[in-house]
Parts: sequence; structure tokens; C-alpha cells
Amino acid sequence: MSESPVRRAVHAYFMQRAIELAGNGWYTTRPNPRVGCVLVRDETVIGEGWHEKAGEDHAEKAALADVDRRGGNARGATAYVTLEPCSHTGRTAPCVDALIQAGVARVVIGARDPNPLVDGRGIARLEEAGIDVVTDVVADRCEALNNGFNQRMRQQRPWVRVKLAMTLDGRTAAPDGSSQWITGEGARNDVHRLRAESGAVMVGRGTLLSDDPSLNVRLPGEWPQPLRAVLDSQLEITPQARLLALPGETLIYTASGDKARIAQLEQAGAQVVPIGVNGAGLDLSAVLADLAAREINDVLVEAGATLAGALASAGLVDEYVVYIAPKLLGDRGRGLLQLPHIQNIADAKALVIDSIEPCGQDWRITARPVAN
Ligand code: AOF
Ligand code: ZN
Repeated sequence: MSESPVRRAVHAYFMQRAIELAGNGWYTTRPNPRVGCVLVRDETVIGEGWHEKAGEDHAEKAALADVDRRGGNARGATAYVTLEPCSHTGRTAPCVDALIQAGVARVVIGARDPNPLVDGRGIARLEEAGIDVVTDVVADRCEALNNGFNQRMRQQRPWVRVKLAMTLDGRTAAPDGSSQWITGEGARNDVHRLRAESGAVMVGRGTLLSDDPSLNVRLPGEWPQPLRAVLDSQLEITPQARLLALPGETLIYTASGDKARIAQLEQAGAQVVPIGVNGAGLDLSAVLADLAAREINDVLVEAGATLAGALASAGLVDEYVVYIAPKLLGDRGRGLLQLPHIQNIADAKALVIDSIEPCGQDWRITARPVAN
């Protein structure tokens, strides 16, 4: 049944609220998706909820509990959910059962759940129970809540976001290699926020040896820490590397079979993962597949021109986050990405810019590759 424009506008209105609620779990739901739910009767909200953390209530159950808390009843109500309600038993029981049991009359869904255990079965189960189901309401924004989760479910690889910092003339380091600091404090804090929302932060051998980075979130308050992934084909990292001494997991991907060095690094707390070689370096697709198998939804790449360029060349970048500092370093400074196969303007990689925003004294551009 096609719905009137007024009905669709009402649906969109409550879905926007559900999206806002989903955002409360922005940093905490991984490996689960971010989901929000609003229960509505007679165009009045009677309960709200969101998914906070894997193993805890899904958004629908949190919203139903909120109805109870407010002394209400969900019978005959409409549930607005940003993601198709689950139909399987995972860490928790199926949300479709909870909704059916509560007697809701209608479920309005933003995006379909690409988890192969759900993927349309949630919708089918609700319809079989006689519930009116409306789909694709504000679908693009609901999808965008979970770029990482969706990609891992559909392609068994995480969403790859490459963070780069450059001067206004596109340089990342002076001719002598010095690069600290190109951007100011605002941009650096923003990167910490990106780390907090990523399941893993990735660096290559170059950045590791030159910067000895920590890759942890250093913001006031409690923040989830990402896993650290180091790509080091020859195993040049030493057990003294700063990130090995920090709490949390470090994975070192390598093609080296140097048993003594592997034992030293494992002694220092890292997990060494053997990976094959593809062309000039590690098989990047295999690294990403391994991270997806570890339930990593989002990877933040904080690499130099070599690894960032290799990922870009392999078509493995989903999003660029580029900070631009109001400085000039001249044409002897180092560039942002190594893309040696580009000779002609016709070979240029085409991007779409999603946003340009001020970030302290710097600017932040987010862009995505054009699908080709
Ligand atoms: C929903 N509402 O709020 C979320 C859903 O292990 P579990 O039981 O937590 O199930 C995780 C799966 O459930 C996850 O992979 C995704 O398919 C779905 N997440 N579903 O109905 C929610 N977070
Ligand atoms: Zn569920």
C-alpha cells in the first residue's frame, strides 16, 4: 500500500529521532551496529531506546523497557527502528519476538540488516505475525550510521578511512622529512575522536619507525581504545616500540618468518600475523579480510605516503579525511600519497567531497572515491 505524503513525513520525523538516539551508541556498539528506536502512539512518543553495547539490550528492547518505565503499554503502537529488527538469537534473543509479544501494530524500518543471519528475515517474521511493515524510511541516513558494519557484513572487509594531514600546498613534510606538527590542536583532537570510533588504527613500517606512535585515544574522560594494526613486511619493528608497552591489543602483519624476532615481539605483548605478499608489499586485501574476521568494522589508517598510496592504488580506500593546515612548505616538501602509476591527467583518481569543515585553525575535508 503506498502511503500519503503526510504519513511519509510523519514517518521521517520519528525516524530522525531514532537516528539521533542511535548516535548515543556511536563509540560503544562495535562490533554491533548503531541502532535507535522510538515507540509512538497517536503521534506521541511513548518510549525511546538505543543499542549501547554488544551483549546488552538492542534498541527495540531498550525502547520497550522505556515504555514500561513510563507506565505505558506498547500494544497497537508504531515502532520506528533505524535497522531491520533482528530475527536470530545472538548474544541476545530476537527483537522481532519482543515486538510481536509487545503487540505493536506497525514497524517502520530505516535500513535493512545486511547480517546474513537477518537480511530480510526480520521483515518477513513481522509480516507473518500480521504486523504492518514500512521500509526504507530515511534509508540513506540510517545506512550511514553503520558504514563499517554494513561493509563487513556484505564484503567481509572493514570500512577503510585514510587520515592525512597536509599544508595548503599539499605537503606532509619538509624536504628534510620533519613533519611535527603540520596541523594544530583542534585537528589532533579530532583524530583522537576518529580513533575512538574505529575498531582498529593502522600504520605502516615507515610511520612506525619515524614517529614511534602510540595510536591510542588521549582525550579527557573514558574512551574505547582501538586495536593497533602494524604493517611491517620485513619485521623491522623493535620490541621497544612505544605502542607495544600500552594496554590493548597490537597485531603485527608481516611476511617475515624470523622466528627469534617474532618470539621477542610476542614476548613484548604483540600478536604477529603472517600475511602473503602481493606485488611490492603485503597483501592488503588479506590484511583487511583478517581484520574483518576479528569483527573490526572500521579501520583508521594513519599512514604515510607509501601505505596510503598502496591502499588507494588497490582501490581499498572508502573514505579520505584530509586536514589542511594554513601553511606552505613549497614544492620540495613531501607529497600526500604515492601513486606512481599515474602519469596522465586522465589517470587521476576521481573523488566526491562529502564535507568541508573548520577544525580549529585547520580545515577538514572528507571525500570518497568515485566508484568505477
Ligand atoms: C536489532 N537491534 O539494536 C541491534 C541489532 O549478538 P547480538 O544478539 O547482540 O546480535 C547482534 C546482531 O544483531 C548484529 O550483528 C546485527 O545483525 C543485529 N543488531 N539488531 O534488531 C539492535 N544492534
Ligand atoms: Zn535485535
